[in-house]
Amino acid sequence: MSGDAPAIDALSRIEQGLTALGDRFRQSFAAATSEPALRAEQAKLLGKKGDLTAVLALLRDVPAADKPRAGALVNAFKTEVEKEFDACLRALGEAALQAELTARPFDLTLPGRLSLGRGHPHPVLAVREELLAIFRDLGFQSAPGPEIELEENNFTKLAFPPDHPATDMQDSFWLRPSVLLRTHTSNVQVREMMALAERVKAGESPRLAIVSAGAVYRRDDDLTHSPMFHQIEGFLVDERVSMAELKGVLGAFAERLYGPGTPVRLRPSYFPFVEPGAEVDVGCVFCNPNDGSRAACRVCKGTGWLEIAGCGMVHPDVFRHTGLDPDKVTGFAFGMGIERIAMLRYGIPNIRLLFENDPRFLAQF
Ligand code: 2U9
Repeated sequence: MSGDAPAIDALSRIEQGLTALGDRFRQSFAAATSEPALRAEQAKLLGKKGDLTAVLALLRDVPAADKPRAGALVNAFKTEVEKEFDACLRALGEAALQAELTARPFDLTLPGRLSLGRGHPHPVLAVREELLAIFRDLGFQSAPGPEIELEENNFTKLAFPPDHPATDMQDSFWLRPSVLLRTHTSNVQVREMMALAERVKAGESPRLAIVSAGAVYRRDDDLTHSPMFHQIEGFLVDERVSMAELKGVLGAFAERLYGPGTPVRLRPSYFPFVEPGAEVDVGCVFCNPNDGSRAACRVCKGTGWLEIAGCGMVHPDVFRHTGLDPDKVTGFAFGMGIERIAMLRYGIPNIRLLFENDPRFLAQF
């Protein structure tokens, strides 16, 4: 026995080294306040020039018999470091989330900095409401209906001949065979007539006065036509209705829309679902026959008349197709494009302006 202190064997030194490292890394991991700081601490411990490498250097001096035990200690240590690292990383993540959730970076109740000013209805919507209100006052009830419609309700029952150009693939938006985007709001009247036919069978009298307004779709695109536009249609069914009542309703409508004394004239025209059919003109509201402004009027082109609608007496075939007896019931119908009314009123030269939603345009109404 020499006088030296008993040499501590390499295995024990490794054990002591790992214990000391263990205490230190637990503290430094816990003290890291961000993910990069935590990773830096991990590198200090496990990196090539890290603290663990110094301890591992002692492995060389461990006798063969103790090597498995030394290896197991080192592996257990590494597993411990990994577990601790993951736990600290998770804790940092949760703390960051908590901080984000509890922080109040801005006051949601403060008024915005960008002043948008006060909004108002779109001109198409404003005109639609105005037209609906006039017809409601005249005794028409407003009825809703679908924009996706069967060919049957959009064309067939309205007495369109099967080869009518409007039914062409190129002229309408077909979703699949026999289903399309409605090309007019007349599908609503078709549905209302079929419902009426049921009520008539149950003993009610055949009487109906409705208006329908909404979007319709056609493959049209130029200055005055858009693939989507809005129509309003009126429709009245009763016993012994004549064109006199039709003209009376249109006259009352024109006076409400354009002022007392506004004249209305009907010009013969053709629509498959009415007979006879006519175009509806109102006296031009932009010029005057007495002050010389008429000849130069760009809106009516000097004619003194503005075309605003189409109309007619419901075709007997339409009554037949919807289950009503054309010998017992009669009716009139009319339709107009809402954009056309708005464009005439505000002098809008291009229908597309109504759908581009440019605030500089819309702010003018
Ligand atoms: C049924 C029977 C008849 C509605 C009518 C018109 C004439 C008409 C156009 C005006 C401009 C469409 O928006 S526009 O392109 N409409 O000219 N509409 S008669 O007649 C009907 C409706 C439904 C069952």
